[in-house]
Amino acid sequence: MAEQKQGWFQRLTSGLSRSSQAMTQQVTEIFRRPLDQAQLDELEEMLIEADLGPHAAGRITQAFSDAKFGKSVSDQEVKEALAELVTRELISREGAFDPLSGPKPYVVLFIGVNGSGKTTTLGKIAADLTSRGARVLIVAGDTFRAAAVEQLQVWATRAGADFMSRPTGADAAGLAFDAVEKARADGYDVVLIDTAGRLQNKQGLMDELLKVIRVLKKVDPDAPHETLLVLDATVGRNALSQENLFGNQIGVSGIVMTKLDGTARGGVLVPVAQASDSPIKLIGVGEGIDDLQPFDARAFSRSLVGLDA
Ligand SMILES: Nc1nc2c(ncn2[C@@H]2O[C@H](COP(=O)(O)OP(=O)(O)O)[C@@H](O)[C@H]2O)c(=O)[nH]1
Ligand SMILES: [Mg+2]
Repeated sequence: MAEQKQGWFQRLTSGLSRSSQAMTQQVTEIFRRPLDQAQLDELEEMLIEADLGPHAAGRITQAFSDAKFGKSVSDQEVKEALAELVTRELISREGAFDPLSGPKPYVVLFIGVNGSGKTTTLGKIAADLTSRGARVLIVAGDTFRAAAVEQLQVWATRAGADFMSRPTGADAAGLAFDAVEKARADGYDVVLIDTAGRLQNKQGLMDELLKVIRVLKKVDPDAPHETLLVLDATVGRNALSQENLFGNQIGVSGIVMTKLDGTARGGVLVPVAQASDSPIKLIGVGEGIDDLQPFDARAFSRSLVGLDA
C-alpha cells in the first residue's frame, strides 16, 4: 500500500491536516501560561470537540495534568505529549490486513452504509494486490444500482483485476457463491466482494448481508476470511452507531476508516476503535488509488496533532 511508496507519512499528514489545524490553533491558544485547571478543562473540551469521545478525552487530560500541571509548556511539548497519549489510546487497536498470507482464495467482504467508501476502498486494495503480483477477482455484489456496477468495473480495469457482475436486481448471494467457486477453480489469490449499502430498509440490508455470508460458507466454511466494515470519518459520531449496527448484526473482522482527509474530526477514529471488538486495519486519506494506508496508531496520532514522523 502507500507505505511502500515514498512519503506515505506526508500523505497521512496532509490528509489529516484539517483535523490537526483545528487542534494546533487551540493548543497555541490554550497553553500560554503555566498549566492550571482552567486550561486543562479547555484541553478536555477541545478533545471532545475533536470527536475523541468523553472517555479518551478524560483519560488523556488526566494523564496530561499528572505530567505537566503547574509547568510552562511549549506548543511542541504539548503536541508531543498529546501524540504520546493518543497513541496509548490506540496502540492495542491496530490490526493487519494481509490477504496474501492467508488461504487461497482469500475472500474479503466489504460492508457499510451507502457512500462510506466501500467501492473505492475495494478498488485501492485491488490495485495494491495486483501490483504485488496477486490474481484478484472483483465481485459486484451491489446488484442494487447499475451505477455501482459501472463504478466498480472502472476500478477493476484500473487495477488489472478480473471482474464478475450480474444484471441489476440479481441475487447478490448467488453471485458471491459463483464467484468463489470460480476463484477456486481458476486459482485466484483473492476475491473482493462489494456489497450494497442500502436496500429497501435497514433490516433488508442486514438480511441480505447475512445471506451472502451464509451462502459463501457453503463453498468455504472459513469464508469470508475478512469482513471489512467501511466507515466514513466525516459523519463524525454517527460512525459509532454504524459500527454498533454492523458489528452486532453481521460480525466484522476489521474496520476501514475513510475520508480522514475530508474532515476536521478525524479524532472520531479513537472512540470507534475503542467501541469496536475488531481492530482498525486501514485508513483512507484521499480518493486516489494510493490513498489507502495500513493503520499505524503512532503515525496517526502524530499526524492528528500536527507533528512530523
Ligand atoms: N476524500 C476522500 N474521499 C473518499 C475516500 N474514500 C472514498 N471517497 C469518496 O467517497 C465517495 C463514495 O465512495 P464509494 O466508494 O462510492 O462508497 P460506497 O457507496 O460505500 O461504495 C466517492 O466519491 C469516493 O471517491 C477517502 O478516503 N477520501
Ligand atoms: Mg459502492
